[in-house]
Amino acid sequence: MKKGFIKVVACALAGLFLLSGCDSLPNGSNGPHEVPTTIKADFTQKEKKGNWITYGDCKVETKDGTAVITKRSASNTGIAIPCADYRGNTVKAYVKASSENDSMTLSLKYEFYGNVSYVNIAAGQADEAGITEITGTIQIPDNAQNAMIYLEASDVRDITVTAMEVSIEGEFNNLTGTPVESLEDPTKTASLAAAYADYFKFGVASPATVMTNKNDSFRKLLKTQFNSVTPENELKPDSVLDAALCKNDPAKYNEAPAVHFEAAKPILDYCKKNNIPMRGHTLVWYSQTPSWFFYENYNVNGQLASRDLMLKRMESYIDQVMNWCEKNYPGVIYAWDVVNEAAADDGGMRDCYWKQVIGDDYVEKAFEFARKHAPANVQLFYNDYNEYQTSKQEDILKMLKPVAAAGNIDGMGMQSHISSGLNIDNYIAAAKKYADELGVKIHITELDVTAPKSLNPMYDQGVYMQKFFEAIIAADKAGVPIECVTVWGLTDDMSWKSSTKPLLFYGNLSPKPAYEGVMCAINGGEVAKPADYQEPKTDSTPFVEDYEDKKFTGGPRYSSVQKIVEGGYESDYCLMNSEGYAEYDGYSIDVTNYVGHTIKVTFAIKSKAPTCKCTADIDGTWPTVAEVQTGSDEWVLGEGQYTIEAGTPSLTIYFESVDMNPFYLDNVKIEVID
Ligand code: 9MR
Repeated sequence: MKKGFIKVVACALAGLFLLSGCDSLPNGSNGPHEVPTTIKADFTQKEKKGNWITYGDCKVETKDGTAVITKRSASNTGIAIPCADYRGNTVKAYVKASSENDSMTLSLKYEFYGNVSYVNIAAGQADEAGITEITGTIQIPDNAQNAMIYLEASDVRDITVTAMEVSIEGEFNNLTGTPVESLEDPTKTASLAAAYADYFKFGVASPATVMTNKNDSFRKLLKTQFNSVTPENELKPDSVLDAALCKNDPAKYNEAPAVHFEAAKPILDYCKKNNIPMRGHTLVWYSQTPSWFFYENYNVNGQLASRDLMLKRMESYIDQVMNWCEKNYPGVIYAWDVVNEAAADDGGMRDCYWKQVIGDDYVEKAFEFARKHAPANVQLFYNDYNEYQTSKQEDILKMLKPVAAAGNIDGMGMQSHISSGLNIDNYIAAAKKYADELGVKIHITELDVTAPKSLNPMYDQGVYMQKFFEAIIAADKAGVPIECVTVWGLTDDMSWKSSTKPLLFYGNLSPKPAYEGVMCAINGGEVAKPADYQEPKTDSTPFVEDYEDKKFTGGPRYSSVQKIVEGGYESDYCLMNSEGYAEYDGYSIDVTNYVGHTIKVTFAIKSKAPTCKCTADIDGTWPTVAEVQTGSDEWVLGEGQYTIEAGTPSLTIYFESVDMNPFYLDNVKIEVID
């Protein structure tokens, strides 16, 4: 009886929701229901029945309780576990698989009113026996529809999956009966592009689903706010290279790879029709470029192509892509990211297929071909992240100086995936240096700003945005040729880093304080404090955690996981930091209340990683507060000091290990000493 009643109410609600303009029934509109807290793929069963599905264009056969994935047409094809009922929860994903791919990744895919988002959860490499085990956690947004977690790999070699599961971390937040949030009218919000018309284009990255979506609200937001568009994935080599044609007739396509533009057409059509110029992204990149492209006969089981052959393929690809776009969409693409992310994170040039097959001059060659074939008025850009960091900037400048000397580059794309700890003066100095030393224009190409872990994260992010844009405007006025600022996504929920809420609009399309900050930078005024604004703590009481009460107040940096475990330093319990996507996914503590003071940090730590560190999260420099030699898996004591400059809006420090080994932390004390 009771169950039936709940169902009727829920259907009525769903009906109302439909009347209010929703296209599709939101997840769980048939009322809350019980949900298992673990979904385990059962490979003795067929698709769906066994809780798994084939993801993308590939073949999956089950054999002896495993899933054997063959004929993978792209690196993102494999197996997925649908977990739509887990929206609004932190989930843990696990896979055990074997394959000859260089690495494999667990990723999350979800939709929101027809727009698709992808988020990488964790990656792993095979052990000596060829087995890869990957575990990672991820927060699935409350409004995520049709969420699924899938396994992908760095290339298209076969994969055998022996185990895969997704489970709820902590208490289950049951949103199965809750409709997703309805959308706000995006046309009421004043236009960023119009406000900044005297300075630079205001662009946005968008997936083509915005254009193909039955719901036009996202298009309305785009058209109201922005006057430059970057396709988020659709013009990348793995979308453009035609795997089927190349592989079926490798002789025919040997030097001139087959290309197609099915993925990009909706977005090109939209930009042409609406007169919105596009940044083409991207021609030559180590990532999202299938490995078969670099092999003789497009066959990964054979030999790598020769330098000569690869240069021919590179030239042909660049020529075909630029000129197909120009012929079919004349004048739409005004700039191309010719080469993306060629500098390594740890210095020098990134090791990748392009470099291995062609050599260090592949960047020069790409720009030479691009200049030779570029339609008139199309500007050629290099694009990279962490581009404002001094050492990486030096590497990039060294790489690009010959390109600039040959007259083959017009602009530097500063991706600008930043956080509100980034020193704005350093950032502007980096922009000026690129412009001065290379004689090029600047595009800020992928701006997103991780919200701080503070008491008022959205407000603080807004205040930072205001300062950031004030500095850009001032630089522009002072002659730094900043001609376009593009944000990397329309809304927080559509961001590749959705859990860090890095963009200007909420998932429901309403403007955030971050948007307000951008507007205040040009119009004057200040970001309004929210009604629930909390005064930042200014007390300098020491921060002490010994985990004996099994509690901790810090949190994960990116996707790491913290747990209280037994076996502390001369005590019962300690904190374990594990998983995550990278070694710097550590344990983060907000120390904003100590701004203006010198702090002393003491702690006990143990790990199999050779070194562990305590680091301040001032983006762009990440100064070390304390460093200890671990590796023996015995407890080691660490100590360090750090002065937090007055005026710093917020600051976290974090503990990390130099490799992916877990670390154990105990007796953390942070105290003001000056
Ligand atoms: O936002 C893009 C995301 O949807 C893709 O899954 C991801 C795959 O690498 O690429 C993202 O965009 C990247 C951009 O093309 C280059 N700079 C870094 C961006 C964020 O990863």
